[in-house]
Amino acid sequence: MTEIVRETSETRVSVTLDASPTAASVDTATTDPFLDHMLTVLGRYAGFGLTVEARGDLPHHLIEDVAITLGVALHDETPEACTRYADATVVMDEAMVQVALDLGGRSYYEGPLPSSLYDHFLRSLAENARMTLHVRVLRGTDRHHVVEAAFKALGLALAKAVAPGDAVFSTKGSVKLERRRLA
Ligand SMILES: [Mn+2]
Repeated sequence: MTEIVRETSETRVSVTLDASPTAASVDTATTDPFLDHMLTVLGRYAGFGLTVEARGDLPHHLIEDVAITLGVALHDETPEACTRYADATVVMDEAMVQVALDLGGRSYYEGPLPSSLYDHFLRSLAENARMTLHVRVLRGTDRHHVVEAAFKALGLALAKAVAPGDAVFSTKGSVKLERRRLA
């Protein structure tokens, strides 16, 4: 279980995340009903214990800062011995969205979603979770359905990726990095 509190002059976000298999309960209060809806979908489909409390000055700041805080929590909750790679495809009426991800420490996002706010959410989440995240919208005309199908697929893929496993995290062996500040 990880708790992260992030506060700026624009937003205050508190996230509690438990990615262990028995956690499964979600509670969100972000002042934004659609953001609450998407976080609930993500948490439920992932089987996470997830609590998010947030407030902010503008929807853009709120959504981005929730994504950053959740990403940091997800990174901290990722077990070292996990399945690492996963994908899922979800349909919701006319919408079909495929998500593929890697929790191996490489921050990368490939979208887009047809919503600049939620495309940005996924980019910020991937960067802060140090996750490679690809989202492909295969079909869909209703943006609510497309975004919701993406969050469902992300949740299902995360459930598989954090599950216990013995993924090979690198063929490089350990990375030795020496850092010195000179003068
Ligand atoms: Mn909905």
